Amino acid sequence: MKAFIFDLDGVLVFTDKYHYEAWKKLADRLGIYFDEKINNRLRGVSRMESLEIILERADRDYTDEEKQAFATEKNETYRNLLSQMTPEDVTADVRETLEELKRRGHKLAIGSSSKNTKYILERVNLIDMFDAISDGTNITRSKPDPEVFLKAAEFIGEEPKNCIVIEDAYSGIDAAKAAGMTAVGIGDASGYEKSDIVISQISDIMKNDVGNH
Ligand code: B16
Ligand code: MG
Repeated sequence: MKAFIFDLDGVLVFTDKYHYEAWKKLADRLGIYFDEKINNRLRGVSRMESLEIILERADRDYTDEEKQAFATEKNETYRNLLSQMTPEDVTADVRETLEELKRRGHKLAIGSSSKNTKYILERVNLIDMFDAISDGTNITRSKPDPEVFLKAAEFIGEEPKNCIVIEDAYSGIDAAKAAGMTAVGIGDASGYEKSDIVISQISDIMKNDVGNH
């Protein structure tokens, strides 16, 4: 029986729009150009690496202390936006699919780069759906490194080849492939040729019988 490892941001919840808003606020304050296209490069990438991508367009260098302060500032804006989230922010498609997979006996895990994973899952009342959570708090290298998914597999006691990863980020698809797992692309990653399977909504993982891949 296959296990499913879900990315969080951009797959189960649309916190990507809050990441964008929070980074945009910081970039505007610093006078740095930032748009949705640049934002796509931040998907699945850690907070500090995201900041480095934004600072590529800065016209001056910043010290490590300044960068730490920027990351903290962005996270405070982001956490404020997250605090408005409720269980209504999870679509019926996502909730019903997770429930059905559980009913069928599949193990479910989270594989997210975010250090805010548990807070988000609590806010939207999904925390009890998962057998394990692997996130930004238990990794040293972020996607496209496979660490976050390999840890998720270890936490649920499953071999990587029996794990199916659902991802919206190119970096996440690369991480899943590097982990030796099946990579299912949704959202932004549905246009990525390295995705083994492409879906347009979460419930398609049952329709397409992805579990037999
Ligand atoms: P945080 P995922 C990722 O989540 C986001 O896609 C990425 O944009 C963000 O920088 C990263 O989490 C770190 O998030 O600042 O909350 O620790 O897609 O891997 O679920
Ligand atoms: Mg994501």
